Amino acid sequence: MSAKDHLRKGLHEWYDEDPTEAEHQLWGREGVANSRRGFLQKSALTAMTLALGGKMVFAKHFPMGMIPAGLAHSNEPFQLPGKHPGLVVLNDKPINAETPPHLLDDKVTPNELFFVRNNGIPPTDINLENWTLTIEGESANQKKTYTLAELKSKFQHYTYQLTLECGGNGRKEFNPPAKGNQWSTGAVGCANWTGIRLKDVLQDVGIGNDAVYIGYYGEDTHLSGDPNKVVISRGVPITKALEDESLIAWAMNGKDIPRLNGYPLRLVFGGYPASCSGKWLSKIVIRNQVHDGPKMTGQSYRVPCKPVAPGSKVEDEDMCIIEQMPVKSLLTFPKTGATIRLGQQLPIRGHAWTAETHIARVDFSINFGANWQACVIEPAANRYAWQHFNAKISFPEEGYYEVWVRATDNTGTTQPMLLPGWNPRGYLNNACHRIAIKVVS
Ligand SMILES: Nc1nc2c(c(=O)[nH]1)N[C@H]1C(S)=C(S)[C@@H](COP(=O)(O)O)O[C@H]1N2
Ligand SMILES: [Mo]
Repeated sequence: MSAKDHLRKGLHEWYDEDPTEAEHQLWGREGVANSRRGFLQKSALTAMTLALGGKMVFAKHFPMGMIPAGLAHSNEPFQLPGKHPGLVVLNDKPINAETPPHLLDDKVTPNELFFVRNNGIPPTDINLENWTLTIEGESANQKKTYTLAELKSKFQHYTYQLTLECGGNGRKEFNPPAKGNQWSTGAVGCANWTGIRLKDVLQDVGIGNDAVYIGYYGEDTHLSGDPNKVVISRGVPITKALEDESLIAWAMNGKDIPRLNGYPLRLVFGGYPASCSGKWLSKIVIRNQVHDGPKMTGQSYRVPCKPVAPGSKVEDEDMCIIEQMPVKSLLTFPKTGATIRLGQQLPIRGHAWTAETHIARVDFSINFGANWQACVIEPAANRYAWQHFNAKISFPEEGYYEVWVRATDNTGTTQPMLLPGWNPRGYLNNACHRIAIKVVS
């Protein structure tokens, strides 16, 4: 049985079958690899501390293969540390988990409900005192290293509500299918991020006249375990880097960023594919050419520059980097499949977002797009924050319905009702979200 199947199983079942392997998967790699010495290693303890909600004081006497009593009362399916049990785990090596639409109903996404998209293995041994961020320009005299404390004391703090969406969100719907995590709708979230402006730090170092791009490096480890292999190093055009809302953040909703989401430091760029928002951030390079780190080139996070027929093979030179994410919306209430009585009005609500300045309207349809009616929309907290919409719907008779929603931004750009342009890696699916509703007498 694969580790992925284990994630869907109860904790006890899993331990019963293979306690050593369960511990290995649960508490960290080194934890068990080095367990011959008979006690849990540091990274294992970090994970266990998160799961137990406190440090296990006498951990060195805790028997291997035993489930901590603090977890033993439940046989809930395995939960990612710091995450809500309702998240759907798509992969555990690396960890990828998405949030079902009804769990994204909060106006601001809580930390435990924020999706996780890892390409490698997150760092476990994090020491805040030693954590540094280095900024490097193309020329040797442009280089500065800051400690976390220096970043926090030297630059002004800002908080913005920013939507992060994985470029591959919605990949599941593409046909022919695209390889990669089969995200349905839940690789998106909108949190309050606190930190400093990237531009303040870049300006402190000095930005050359030839600067066109920035690239990031993080402290996660490549799946191969090779410490010299970079997991992912993407970036954004310098114009995007210099926007007010482009942050180097250390807090999410007023708390430490969860370990799986980049603790203790990450980039946050609203409106761009979330892959640009480097986690476990330790280095930023200012480039005089488009950044060419791993997953910037080839077919990664790129779509055909011109539309292609589904299933086409596209040469690398005909693929263009994804920049602005498309306008999109999500129904977060009710849960699909809800039943109401005829004569009652159905309240609906959700969020809509764009990489432009704001959402101008959100409409709903109960007849598969033949007619649309306007929802009430709320203003955004700031640019790149999602906006909430709601409406009350009356149905003409008993039966099966679908509620579809469609957002339009300030440029007049709207969502397609069906899948947008097929592309080899399955990015940028912003088709209208829909839910099923049954009306009974
Ligand atoms: N260092 C590092 N940064 C990273 C990644 C990663 O694997 N390593 N994944 C990227 C991708 S593809 C996405 S979609 C977002 C996901 O952010 P989240 O896990 O906080 O939701 O982080 C980005 N930043
Ligand atoms: Mo992503």
